[in-house]
Amino acid sequence: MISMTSKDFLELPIADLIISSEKVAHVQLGNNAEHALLVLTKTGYSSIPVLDTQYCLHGLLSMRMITESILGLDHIEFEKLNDIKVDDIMDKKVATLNIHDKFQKALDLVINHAFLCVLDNEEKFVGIMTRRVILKQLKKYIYQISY
Ligand code: 2BA
Repeated sequence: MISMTSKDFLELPIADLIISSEKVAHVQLGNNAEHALLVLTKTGYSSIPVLDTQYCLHGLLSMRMITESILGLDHIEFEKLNDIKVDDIMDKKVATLNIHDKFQKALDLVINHAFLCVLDNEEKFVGIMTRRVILKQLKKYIYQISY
């Protein structure tokens, strides 16, 4: 086996490690909170991207954001779900990578984010890079230099 230096490892392109957009559960801008709640519940993911019809990334949506938006003073106001738009409750600050970025940038960002949204040069959403995939790569590299 050809062993890799840590510099080679950190400079690996991320493109091959991405979960492509068609496999990523997402909600669309304009969807209501009830629909988003269904998607989050059915997929089991705690947070997913918010995209528009052109696959431009606008934010991230989590179960907590939905719950907070319907929290009344003494009860949860489920009847509000239909009227709340994901646009108004999503987090617009999203950690992103460019498809041409190297592994090191992903490693730096994934410390604070469970997944990173990946954009192409036209700023279109092309997929995500998850903490799981990054840790698997790191494990492979550590085993390779250890034995
Ligand atoms: P979480 O939903 O909090 O998931 C945390 C970890 O639990 C995931 O880590 C994965 O190992 C496992 N997990 C959760 N739901 C799963 C499912 N339906 N099928 C298989 N494994 C599941 P990662 O794989 O590193 O993902 C990190 C985060 O990336 C997830 O956090 C989720 O917010 C997002 N994510 C991952 N794959 C996604 C996809 N296909 N579509 C949308 N979001 C995704």
